[in-house]
Amino acid sequence: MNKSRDIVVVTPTYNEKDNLPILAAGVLAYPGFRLLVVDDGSPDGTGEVAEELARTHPGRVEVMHRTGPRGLGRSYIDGLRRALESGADLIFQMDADLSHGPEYLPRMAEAASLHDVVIGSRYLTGVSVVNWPLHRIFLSAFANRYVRAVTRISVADCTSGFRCWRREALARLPLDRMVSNGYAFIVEMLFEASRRGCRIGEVPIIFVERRLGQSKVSGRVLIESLIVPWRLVLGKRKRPSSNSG
Ligand SMILES: Nc1nc2c(ncn2[C@@H]2O[C@H](COP(=O)(O)OP(=O)(O)OP(=O)(O)O)[C@@H](O)[C@H]2O)c(=O)[nH]1
Ligand SMILES: [Mg+2]
Repeated sequence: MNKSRDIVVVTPTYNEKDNLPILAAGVLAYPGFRLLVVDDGSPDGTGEVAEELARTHPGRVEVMHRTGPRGLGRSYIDGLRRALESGADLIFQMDADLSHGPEYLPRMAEAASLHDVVIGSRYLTGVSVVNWPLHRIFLSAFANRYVRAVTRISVADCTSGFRCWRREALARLPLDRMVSNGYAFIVEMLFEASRRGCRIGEVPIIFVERRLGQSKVSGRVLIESLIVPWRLVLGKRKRPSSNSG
């Protein structure tokens, strides 16, 4: 099915040393899939774990070691650019903490035959999450509704970080002019894709809360997530000075 296509999964990591080898095994089980790890100088040694994976799987695992201010948005910009340069036909965005199951990769890649971007969606059939406490479900559902109401992006799950892009669609996004550094970057990408007329599809996934390692969601990135949708619709393009993500 994917034999003729070069597919790369871009995974940003910060302190995911125990999750990364499990994720890599899941991704590499599918022929034609490569893994690009974008590590932000993780203090727990995730960068070295990624290097070891690259040694064990030459040509299928690549590692970028970022220095300077860390952030999910920044890491994605670097990783997605690298994925485009590498000539990949399909480019995935995927968390390293095993919340996004590798078993959905083939289905999402298949759906990209008909869509420019395919979202691994938690909200197509009710709320499909496992092991989330009630307050997380409410927070996520609220965030999703808030973003949809402000930006008018008409997809069920516009805050999911599990996505598959056709290279032409991704290459059209203004990655050098994005305003967000943290999780809001995920929303901003979809906003830019939507206003460029990209065909957006969704595939249902069951999101599983991380079992190993810690969440990096901070108050600062949550506040950015509240403000960014308004910046997008009001057309303000200046990048904020905030450094963390
Ligand atoms: N490179 C890089 N990766 C990051 C950074 N912050 C988070 N990540 C990665 O982004 C992915 C999502 O981060 P999580 O901490 O799981 O955030 P989340 O999924 O929103 O939160 P939880 O539901 O609590 O897990 C994981 O693979 C993290 O390792 C960062 O500053 N730099
Ligand atoms: Mg997570």
